[in-house]
Amino acid sequence: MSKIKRGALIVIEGVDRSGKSTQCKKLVDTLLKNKIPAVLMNFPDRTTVIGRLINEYLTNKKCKLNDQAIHLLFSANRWENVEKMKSLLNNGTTLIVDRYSYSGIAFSSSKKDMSTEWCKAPENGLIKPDLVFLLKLSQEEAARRTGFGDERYENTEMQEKVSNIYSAFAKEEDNWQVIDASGTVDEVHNELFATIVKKITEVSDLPLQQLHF
Ligand code: 2DT
Ligand code: MG
Repeated sequence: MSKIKRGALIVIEGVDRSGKSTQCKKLVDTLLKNKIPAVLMNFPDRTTVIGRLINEYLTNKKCKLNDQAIHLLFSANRWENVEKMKSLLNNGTTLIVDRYSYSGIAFSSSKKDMSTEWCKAPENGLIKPDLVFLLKLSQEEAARRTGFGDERYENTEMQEKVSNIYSAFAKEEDNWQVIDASGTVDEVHNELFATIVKKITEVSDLPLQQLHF
């Protein structure tokens, strides 16, 4: 009997309003329509006990968790999902993940006195994505997609810092691919989908890898 082929771990990163959530949902729909098993995940996963603490921090600016503690909670929120992710991947399901460790590092290390090295440490050992897409908007398009929400971090200063860190990841990491997200939803979708289908075939016989910063 032939061994079950594993699914691929695909992550989408990008600043607010770059279209991450829209693209993630659409990708899962199209994969399923093509009979490719796929599941949508997003971090933070606000449904768990840890996720509810994170949600409180993001939505209530009076919430007094310090920068180190909230960083570790975001990381713990990924660790608490590791077994579930491994089991889905090893059973042949491709995971489309809206934000992952890179958002954790980018947002926390944008803060004062939070070193990148310290922020990376708790992410080591999590499952390494097979592919990370960075959805990148042109400046004109970013300006056109106006309107921040009310959550913590939803401001220009933070988004710019984070955007620069994403660009650095795209240069340094071997699993990153930059996508021009200024096109229509369908244009961006078609490009992402074609790349993912290739990646699924490419990794199906390879073991899962671990993040190692
Ligand atoms: P959403 O708007 O995507 O729900 O994210 N964040 C996210 C961190 O600071 N650390 C992390 O590890 C992750 C996954 C980014 C809510 C905010 O949480 C930030 C925006
Ligand atoms: Mg948000």
